Amino acid sequence: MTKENSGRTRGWRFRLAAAGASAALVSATVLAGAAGPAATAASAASKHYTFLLIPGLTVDPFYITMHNGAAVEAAKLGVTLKWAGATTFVATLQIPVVNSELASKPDALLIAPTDEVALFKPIDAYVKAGIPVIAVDTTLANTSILTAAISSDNYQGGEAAADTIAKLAHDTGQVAVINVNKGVSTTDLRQDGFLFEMKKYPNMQVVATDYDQDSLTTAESLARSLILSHPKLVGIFGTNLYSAEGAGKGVIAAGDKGKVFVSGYDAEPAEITLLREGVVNILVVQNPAAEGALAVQDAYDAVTGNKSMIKKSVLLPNVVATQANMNDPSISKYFYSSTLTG
Ligand code: T6T
Repeated sequence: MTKENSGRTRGWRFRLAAAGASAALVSATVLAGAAGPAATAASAASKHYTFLLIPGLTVDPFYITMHNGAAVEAAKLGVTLKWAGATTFVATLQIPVVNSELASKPDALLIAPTDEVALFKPIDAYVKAGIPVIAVDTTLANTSILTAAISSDNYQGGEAAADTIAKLAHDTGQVAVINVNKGVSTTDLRQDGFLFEMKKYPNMQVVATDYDQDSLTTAESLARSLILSHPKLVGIFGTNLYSAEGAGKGVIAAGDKGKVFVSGYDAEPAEITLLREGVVNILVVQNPAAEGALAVQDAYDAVTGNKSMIKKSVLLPNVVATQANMNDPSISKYFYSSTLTG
């Protein structure tokens, strides 16, 4: 089946299923469609395309898993997928990569902007050069220049994190958030969802929202000092992979396993170990492979003149992993890989 046929006749739910994602997981949060002129199949087939994927950082299993999903889809479509980025999640290091890669003139840019404002100009340079841009995972504050934006339901993930801690702590006690940086669209929303949900528990107080700059060691020391300075602390929400792993390690170091509960995000191997050990009590797991595959499909539609197939904004649902369900293959198949493939 050609890409054009699969998209046109069955829609994006089918496209995700074809990309290896469970169709049952696809949420109905499709906000708008975009329209554009149709190109001839002949001209699309005759050109070889190169898509550039710039992740938030190249060494994070979340983005590695996204890459692997994108690479499978790119191979199906006969597209070359290029991968470039910084090794830390910070706009000052991502921007030079975005700026310098423009010279290679990719046919499309797939990018996780590390700051929703600071990346606007560097990304707009691609758009001004006629290169379609798909935001994948994180996005920009001003999405008008984007062909599409694909992410997870970040707000819902934050709510689920709050409910888990509240339940384990019998709706009583103090909680804190360890977040990444202000201005990151995904983790800001997760924190918002957590803070909103916590308001439903009158006997619980949020005593801190701290930032670790995506550093595992900073997250761990933040967790340790939160525990020291707040004896009534019953829970920490780590809003992403390094924040959650650091929170778990801080709880271990303080000897507070089972007293301070941890809601975490993502599913790289060290987090899975912490979940198995009962240090982390819930992981909100995303589907980065499907995000990457969908981004490649959108980019392909954009460059082959099938813009009407593209949904401008897509949110994929999360999977919640706990100690009780983590060995179930329907859950564990979403755990992330640390190995780049494809
Ligand atoms: O949680 C993911 C991603 O969704 C977020 O935008 C940044 O952090 C991660 O990459 C995990 O480290």
